[in-house]
Amino acid sequence: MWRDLAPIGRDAATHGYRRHAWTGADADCRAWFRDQATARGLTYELDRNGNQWAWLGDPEGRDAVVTGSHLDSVPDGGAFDGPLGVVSSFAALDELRRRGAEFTKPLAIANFGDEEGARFGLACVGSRLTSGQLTPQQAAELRDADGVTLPQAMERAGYDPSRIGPDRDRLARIGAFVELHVEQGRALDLTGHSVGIASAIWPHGRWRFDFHGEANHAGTTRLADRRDPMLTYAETVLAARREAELAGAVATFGKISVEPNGVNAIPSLVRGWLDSRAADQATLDTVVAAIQQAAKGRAERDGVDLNVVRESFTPVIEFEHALRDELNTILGGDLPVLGTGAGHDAGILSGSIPTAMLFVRNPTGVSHSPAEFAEEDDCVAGVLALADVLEGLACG
Ligand code: HGY
Ligand code: MN
Ligand code: MN
Repeated sequence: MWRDLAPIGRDAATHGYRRHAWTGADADCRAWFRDQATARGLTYELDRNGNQWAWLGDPEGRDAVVTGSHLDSVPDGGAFDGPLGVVSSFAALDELRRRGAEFTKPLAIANFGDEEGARFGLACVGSRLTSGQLTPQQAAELRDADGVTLPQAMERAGYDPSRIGPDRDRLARIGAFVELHVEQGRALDLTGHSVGIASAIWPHGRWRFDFHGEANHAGTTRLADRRDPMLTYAETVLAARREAELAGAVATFGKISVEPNGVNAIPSLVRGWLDSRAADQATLDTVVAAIQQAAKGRAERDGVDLNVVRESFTPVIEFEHALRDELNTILGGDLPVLGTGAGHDAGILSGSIPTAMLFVRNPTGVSHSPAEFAEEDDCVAGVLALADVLEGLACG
């Protein structure tokens, strides 16, 4: 399975992945998912929001146990973030069939669409639409860099965007969702465990900073006469690092767009996207406010107009304790329980259904990079742990 999926959307030069929502690479990943489902005799389903489901047992049954993750990636992302959870779900089902497990509840493997928000800027679109945290009206306002809206992209990919919307009946039939994911950090590596259990997800969000300056000639405009938004942007990036360090939080400007983006032209507009996360809401609010304040102060000095828009936000997620502890009991009771700064569909859905996460050791902690890696032994340990959990939840 891993080898079949690996070439899809991989950049020949960087070996990073570009599996962005509703593109050709996404369509190929989805075809792979459907093939894996039908090859196992599972009932394949595409829901109104473009999420994929592979059912063992009655899709309309109650108290279903669901596992899975996402197949889309960040720009030049790694091979494991998302796909490890989906491949491990199919492998765990194969293992349970080898064990002759008797399922007493419906089981489903899911691929949630557009988890990374790489194309439209909002994380976890498929699970947010399903849980009603993103309305069809809001989805229609999401645009990619070429101005294509989410519904237009869905339609061009052959999906009927008029169907998108909350799927409460589907969620009401689910008793538990367990997502296996490569750890995006080194906590497990430091504890010497292959597998861990998630406790919480930090509150995190994405803010777009628009710095409006004045286009002019790079060679003939006196420094004193400039309204250069790149200066304001640069000071804001440095302020973000300062404020995050002071608060024990994280802040990243990883994406920028410059207009007109000419070597010999002072920019008219610089757009910078801030990703900031902290262990609690108050700290996150303090950090983002301080960064905005620093940007405002510098903008005044530079004669630049500043506009800030919050594009994506996820409040702190505390995974349900009962399910978290049930997983630990099933797995022997001594697994590390760790928080994370990374967002996941299991976090988004935790407001609607009981959810839990298993993390698989990432020896370098690197993620959102072609260098993302996990040892095969640890991945197999993850599959066996997921099989034990699914057996404990759906076969007893
Ligand atoms: O950004 C995140 O935390 C996740 O990878 N979508
Ligand atoms: Mn990710
Ligand atoms: Mn992920």
